[in-house]
Amino acid sequence: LPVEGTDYYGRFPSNFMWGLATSAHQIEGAWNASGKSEHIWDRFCHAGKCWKGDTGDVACDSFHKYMVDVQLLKKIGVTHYRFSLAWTRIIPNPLTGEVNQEGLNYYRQLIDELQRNNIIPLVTIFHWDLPQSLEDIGSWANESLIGYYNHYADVVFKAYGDKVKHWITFNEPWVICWMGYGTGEYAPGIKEPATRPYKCAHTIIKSHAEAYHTYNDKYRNTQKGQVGITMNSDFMAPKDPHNKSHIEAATRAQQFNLGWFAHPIFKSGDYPDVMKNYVAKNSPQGTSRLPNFTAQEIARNNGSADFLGLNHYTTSLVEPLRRNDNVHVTGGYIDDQENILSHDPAWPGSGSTWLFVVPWGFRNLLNWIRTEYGNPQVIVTENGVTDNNGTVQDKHRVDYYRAYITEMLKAINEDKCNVTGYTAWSLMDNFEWSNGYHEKFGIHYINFSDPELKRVPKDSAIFFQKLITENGFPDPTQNNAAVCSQK
Ligand code: GBH
Repeated sequence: LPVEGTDYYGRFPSNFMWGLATSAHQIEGAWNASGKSEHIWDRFCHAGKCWKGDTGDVACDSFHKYMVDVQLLKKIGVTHYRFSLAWTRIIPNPLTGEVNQEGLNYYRQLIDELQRNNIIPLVTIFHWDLPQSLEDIGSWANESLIGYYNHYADVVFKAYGDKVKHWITFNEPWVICWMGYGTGEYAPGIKEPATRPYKCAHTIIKSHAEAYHTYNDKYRNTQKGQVGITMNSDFMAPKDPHNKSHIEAATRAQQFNLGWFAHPIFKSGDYPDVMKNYVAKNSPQGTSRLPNFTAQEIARNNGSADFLGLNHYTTSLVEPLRRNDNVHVTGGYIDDQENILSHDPAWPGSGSTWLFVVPWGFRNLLNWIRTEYGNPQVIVTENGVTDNNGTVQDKHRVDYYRAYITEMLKAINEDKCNVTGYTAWSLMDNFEWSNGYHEKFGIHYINFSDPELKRVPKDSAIFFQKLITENGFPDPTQNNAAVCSQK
């Protein structure tokens, strides 16, 4: 597709959802208040494994300041707010399944406050904060988590489904499984790249499908909402677009990343063939490390989502790995792909080592999803960029958003991609997991050493206000014409 430019104008569909996104552990604080139990991120950061000893104990203190947050959202003019529920507030002991009324009340108050301000909730049921008690029984390697998760989903559908019409079962299973159990960079810090990520993904896909069917069986007729799942994906571009083996490598990488979850849920009920083949051929004992779904599970997985939530930040270049390349091979999910990932040194960087500014990749990825999965409904549930200083004059963030959102507009208006909403990451600077408070994604600044944790709008907040009011980027020449003719 053609290279990007911001000299492209137009409006989004009139019912387009505009919002901002957060997640419970990254903003709430109050880590042990009102009956909340410990989760794997509490444990991980309390053990000193996050940036300079940072923890989410207080974060933005949204547990107490949620009304302030709603006013920020109102001021920006969003139609939607994406936030997540903390399992450990609602069901502190998943093994008994008992519901904690105080935890339930917190999100009820938030949802009511949003409604009073005409903001529609988009709710993530699980954004990484696994109850420690479930980690201790083997986490996602233990299939009894399917039942525990399904009970939790059932509780929240029942409690909030009168007002919540958009549910996201899981945020980024790829990150949960690969970074939590493969590289160990994220909680719980387990480094078993050969088998654990595959096992984790398998259980999460089945947990998602069960929750989707619970909604269908018990709530859909009366509540009339939608249930989707959010996946993260870079656009995987061939390093040399004229080289056939690079093109194949890029497709393989896209399938190993997005396809790992999207193929079972949006295409066939099962993993992509290329993934099955490559894991099998790299598995030593002749039996693949990629688990099998039964025929019944395939039927349950297939079509088990009303929309695809997409978190997109950046693009990678892909070329095939030849076995004699001088690359360190550890065995496991990355090596199974037989690829080398890189980035173009010309791409602008950010406050995160992995995040390069590549707007054209966004349009390409949306088109890849359109053709691969038959143009499903897509809600972009995260997109954004970092710095490490929190400057309120964040021109680089305004430029990033302007360029990426323009590519999304082209994907909708030119390519007919079925994108129905967009929630930017993030409402405010917050607890960026292992990177603590040092990587900042917010459109509001927070000084985390100031006990008041005041939210200060950045220039990007003003950008969003205008974008949402105008529902796109009106052609400045036509605008002038309209103003002239009014006079
Ligand atoms: C999302 O993760 C999360 O949903 C959100 O909570 C988070 O705050 C936000 O985005 C910003 O990170 O090159 O091996 O180091 C984004 C997921 C995180 C996936 C970084 C890729 C880099 C992998 N991405 N990760 S690596």
